[in-house]
Amino acid sequence: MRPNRIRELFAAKTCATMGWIALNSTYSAELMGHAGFDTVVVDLQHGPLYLDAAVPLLQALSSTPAMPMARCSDNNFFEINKLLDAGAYGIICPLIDTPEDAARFVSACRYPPQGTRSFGPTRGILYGGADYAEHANDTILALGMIETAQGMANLKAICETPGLDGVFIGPADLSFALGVKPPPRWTESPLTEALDRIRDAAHAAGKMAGIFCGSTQMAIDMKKRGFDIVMNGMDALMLRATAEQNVKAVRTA
Ligand code: 3PY
Ligand code: MG
Repeated sequence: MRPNRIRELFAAKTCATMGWIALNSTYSAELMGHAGFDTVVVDLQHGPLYLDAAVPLLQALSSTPAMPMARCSDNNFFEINKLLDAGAYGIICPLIDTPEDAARFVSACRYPPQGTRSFGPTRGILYGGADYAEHANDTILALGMIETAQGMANLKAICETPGLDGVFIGPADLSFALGVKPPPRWTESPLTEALDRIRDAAHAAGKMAGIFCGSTQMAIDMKKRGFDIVMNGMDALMLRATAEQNVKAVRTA
């Protein structure tokens, strides 16, 4: 089975770069996939993408060097199974509040006896290889999002969930959970301390710590602070920011 790039990088103690797709365009997915990110995530939770749109985006990504991943819209067995079958090599699940949530999520990602995923990897087998059934459980990545007060309260138990590969921080929701409003002010209390706590809890359990970064500066800081995966390129945000810069440059010339 094709190796999982993010697992390889974690084993090599190297920070992985992650791109993020909100735009429903297979061409922009290809552009993202060829940009050099180690992995690119198709996001079904926020933005305009639904399951039907995710499949061609995963196909586009699988023609590039970037490993295709998806964020499911919810901890939903059916949707997680569909995304994995469509060739996602890893799933990020939002709003993991309890170790039970984490265990349910892991179960949807793993074939028996480790989990309850049902067999039918229609595209997964094309991307992963003919021995998919044999190695999928050890290859597919399952990352649970820590972004709520309950998730913080259950942090250690969530990180210790068997089969969970790591946690991924949603700093905007986490800001609300900590009583401050987004955009995430990661250099200020209480967010700074929470990010450190989550990273340390993941590492204490031998798991990955990833984080969604709204700016390149944040991503650089998070890499320096020992995060294993930094999301530092969302297609819609980059398009808008560059378009705005271009307009401003000419208007103010
Ligand atoms: C958050 O910041 O809460 C996220 O989920 C990022 O998409
Ligand atoms: Mg969130």
